[in-house]
Amino acid sequence: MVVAGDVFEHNQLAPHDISQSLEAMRTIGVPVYLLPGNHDPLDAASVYTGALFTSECPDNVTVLDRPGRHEVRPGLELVAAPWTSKSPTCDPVAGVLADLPADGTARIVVGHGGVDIFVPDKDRPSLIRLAALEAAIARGAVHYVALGDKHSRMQVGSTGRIWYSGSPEVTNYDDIENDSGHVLVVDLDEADRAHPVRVEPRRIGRWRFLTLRRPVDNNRDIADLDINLDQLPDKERTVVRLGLTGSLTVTDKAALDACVDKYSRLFAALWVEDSLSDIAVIPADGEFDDLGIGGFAASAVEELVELGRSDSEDAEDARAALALLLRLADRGAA
Ligand SMILES: [Mn+2]
Repeated sequence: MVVAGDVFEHNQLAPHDISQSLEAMRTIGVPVYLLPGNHDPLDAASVYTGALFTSECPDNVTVLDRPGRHEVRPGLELVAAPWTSKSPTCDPVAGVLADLPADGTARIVVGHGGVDIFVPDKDRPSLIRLAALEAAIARGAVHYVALGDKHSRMQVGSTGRIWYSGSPEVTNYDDIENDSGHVLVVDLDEADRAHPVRVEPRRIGRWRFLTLRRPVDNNRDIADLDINLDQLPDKERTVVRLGLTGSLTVTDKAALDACVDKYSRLFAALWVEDSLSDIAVIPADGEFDDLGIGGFAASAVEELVELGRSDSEDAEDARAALALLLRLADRGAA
């Protein structure tokens, strides 16, 4: 198992984080190779050289703590490009590619950082130059490149041999990172001298961050939203941000509020995101006719309806008062 950098969020960790991480790696029983990235660089304060880490590091865990070739076994090498500070002054990967022979050894480069083709600022010194990686692959010296840093899972270039696995757990909304929460299972054919690879994602993340955008103009839309939310699995590990737009009667808005209230308790978190939402509440004709009230109370309701439909600065308060009235009359609950 290769972790291509940022194993840890930073170098200053609580002792139980270090011990529990090492224990988790020890118990999986396969060789684990850890690359220092920009969050956990091999600087003077490195977690990897601390007394606790070095004394508890199990036999199956190897820190790729020097740039260049690390033999896994005869015929198979990792080529590491560890970060030694938070701001490298040159492409950390290019240096380790320079002298690699095309000698039939299956070779996996383990690197960390942004690749130049994805960023407008090509002068950033820490950028990994794709052309150098592709040249090493083309001359048969490198057969796979495991990259870390991006939280999205993605292939880089067109060789099929350069990938970001993305973060193993989901860390943000689905419109910000793509296909996070995976590992890549890379099957490298050691028998074939060209060492072809097959790359397969496997989902291991347990969390989801969703953005649901829905029109809400009537009680059907609210019922649909309710069904959509009801059908989402693993609610206790799902965060939902709702973007709702439309115009609703006071009755329907009260039903929507009840729906949102119910699911905000069932999900890890769920709320109507103001910046994505625009809901107008407009009292409808006859909406308050069957409340079973008359006289002074009925004319107060009429007054509130008029006010709720107006552009007055009190309109929103009037609509809230009507919604409360419906809720007290037990008409607005979903
Ligand atoms: Mn990083």
